[in-house]
Amino acid sequence: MTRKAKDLIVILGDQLSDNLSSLAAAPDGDVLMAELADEASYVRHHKQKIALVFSAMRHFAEHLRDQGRHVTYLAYGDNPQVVSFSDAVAHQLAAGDYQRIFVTAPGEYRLAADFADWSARFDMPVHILSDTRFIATHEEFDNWANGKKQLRMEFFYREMRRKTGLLMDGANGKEPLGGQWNYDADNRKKLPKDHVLPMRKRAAPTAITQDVLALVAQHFDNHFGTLEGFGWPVTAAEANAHFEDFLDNCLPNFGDYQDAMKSGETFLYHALVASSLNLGLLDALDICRRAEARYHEGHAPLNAVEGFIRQIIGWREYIRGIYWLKMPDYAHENFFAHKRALPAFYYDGNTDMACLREAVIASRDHAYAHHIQRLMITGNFALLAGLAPEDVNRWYLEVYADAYEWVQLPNTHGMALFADGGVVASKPYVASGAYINRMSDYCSGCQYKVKQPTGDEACPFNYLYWDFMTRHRDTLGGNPRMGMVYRTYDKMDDAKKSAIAESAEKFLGALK
Ligand code: DLZ
Ligand code: SF4
Repeated sequence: MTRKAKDLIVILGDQLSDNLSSLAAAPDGDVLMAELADEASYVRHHKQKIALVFSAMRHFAEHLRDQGRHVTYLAYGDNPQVVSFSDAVAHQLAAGDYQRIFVTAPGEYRLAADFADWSARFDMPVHILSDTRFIATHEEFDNWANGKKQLRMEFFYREMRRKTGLLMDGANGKEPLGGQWNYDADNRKKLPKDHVLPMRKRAAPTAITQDVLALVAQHFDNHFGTLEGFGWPVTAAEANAHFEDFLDNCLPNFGDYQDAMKSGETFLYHALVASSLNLGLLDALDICRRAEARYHEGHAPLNAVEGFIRQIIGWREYIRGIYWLKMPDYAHENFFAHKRALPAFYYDGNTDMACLREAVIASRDHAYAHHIQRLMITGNFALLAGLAPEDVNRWYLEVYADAYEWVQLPNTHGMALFADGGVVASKPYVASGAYINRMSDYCSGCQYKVKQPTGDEACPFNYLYWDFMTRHRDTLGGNPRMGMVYRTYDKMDDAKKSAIAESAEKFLGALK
């Protein structure tokens, strides 16, 4: 009697969801998961990021076995010749009798390109299924983008509100709740001086996590970051418990203080859901519905709930759409032709600029920094100082536990660096020290003087801001949103203009 050939389901490290399309398509299929040298080192990921992915993968494999699935799990180092997904599949096909391969479409272009010839390579049908964990399909995004001069998040976000019905009102559910689509203007408060922040839930390492932490310490010691503070959720149950804690203790203040920064405080009122969402431990629509319920129960204000939901069904979905619409060329864009190498302090935090030091140290200790630290501190500096987008991209992809190229690249290239020339943003997101001083307490503990425009003691953001504007007048001068900026510059006297140029030249010349 011949044994019936089976289906093989390949599950990637960021596909750890019960409702995965590949699992649904092959209910009796065997599962293959693999800790791979290629994935762990195609950039030098933060140690906590590797630990998080490996631990969450191991827990998910156990979970699938508990449900009766047959799972082959290749642990890191067990099969040194298996370094890529293709190697892992070849290894598994040699070990069993398989008829078809199922895989949910990978999140990254480089893997999609690699998987595209699997059918020919392995000589069997390969079903690459859409990733249904996202709210918008690629087709929906492409239809929305088609023929539009500008692809602004705000308008896509409104489509997603209509599609999901989240925070909708009116006779046909067609109007935004509260009469406004976006309450961002209410979400820019500085933290009051003596404000007491809630303690955040951090996961105690499970036995599986402890094994993985030891493995990462042994094999990835030369990667950025510490392992000591590891507290990321590694299972869906943990991620949901952490999210419930956020809803109870943080959501009501999340909106007001969304853009605030405070020395020594990494998490503030942020949801900390990105690492779990991007692994598949949380479901995007589910967490939005749970946040929405808190508004209807009178537990959280609209500006907080709308701000949260916008990040998930607006920004996250929009960014993914841009990635797949624009790749592969998007990765190489460099609108300003910036080429300065990343200064060493992005890795060692060794700088007198307190704001940058805080952001790098948070990144080192937690593989996390919140969106304003990423956009307006490390990103702002990278753009003003003319750092090479390729280096900056690699850094963001390496250092954050939640970073995968599909989400990191358009955020860095589009939002932080304007390297795409205005696909994502209508103007560069840059600011002088005044903005950082308004939103944080960093400047009072900094060696530089935030109110001083030029000279050795002046906050570097001040003169770098104006120097950036003058260097790029030919490309930015025609942008109507920049008119005010150039009018202000033109009113400065010549002595001030030369002091800006001199301070910037001296600072950038010494940057290593
Ligand atoms: C990020 C990552 C890492 C560090 N390691 C693995 C791994 O060993 N095995 C695996 O299946 N996936 C890993 N991942 C996640 C993949 O790189 C991820 O699936 C792609 O980045 C696609 O978004
Ligand atoms: Fe940052 Fe300038 Fe403030 Fe120092 S003074 S913390 S460099 S913004």
